[in-house]
Amino acid sequence: MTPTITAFEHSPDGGQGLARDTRVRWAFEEVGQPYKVHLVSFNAMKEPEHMARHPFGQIPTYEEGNLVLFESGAIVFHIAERHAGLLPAEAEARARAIAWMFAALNTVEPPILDRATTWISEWKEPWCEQRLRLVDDRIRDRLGDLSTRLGSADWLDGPFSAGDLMMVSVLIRLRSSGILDEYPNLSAYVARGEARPAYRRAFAAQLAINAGKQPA
Ligand code: GTB
Repeated sequence: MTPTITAFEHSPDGGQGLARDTRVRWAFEEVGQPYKVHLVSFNAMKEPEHMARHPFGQIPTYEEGNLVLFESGAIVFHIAERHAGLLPAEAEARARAIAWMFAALNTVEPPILDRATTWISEWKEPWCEQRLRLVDDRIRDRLGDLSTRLGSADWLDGPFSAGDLMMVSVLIRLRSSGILDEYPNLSAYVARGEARPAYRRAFAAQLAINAGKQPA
């Protein structure tokens, strides 16, 4: 059965690939699993039909038969468990790749999200600039350590894995901030991720939906 995911009918980023369906699409593309997309409007996301799929009324979701999943991390993990190509077969290497998925979502993404929230929701506040400086320093703390760990390697732990897919997806959100440029090996890491044919297909698919629409 072909799984169906949900994505924004009209992504606020106008198709820059920043919404979280892109990471799910990327996972599907890496493992060669076709998928369908059900587009939802902001209003529809809060209707009972979608709230039944996603308790917080968000995208992405995943449906396959009776299985309904939410949370991009859980969805990518499910895809990686079901198909070869995103998690090593050897148990310890697999556990480490999963640890990197969690690190991306739990340790690196939160300050990056804080930055986005500050920009989007708090820009009118008199303390906004001060808060941005604090948040940016928290991001730099994480990136500094991540940069040291990555060193000159291509990927975080051996071959490309779901851990890299998630970490690159999280770091991509920093593109417009300029902060990533302070860490040349991380910039190159993100560029390597974006250059993967599977990422390019995922990006193109979400862009095709949003092309020509005004950013929200
Ligand atoms: N932890 C959840 C996950 O990983 O799946 C978070 C899901 C989430 O935040 N979904 C967002 C959403 O549905 C879309 S991706 N928001 C609507 C709502 O909460 O009502 C976040 C996102 C949105 C837009 C941009 N952008 O335009 O740049 C970037 C990222």
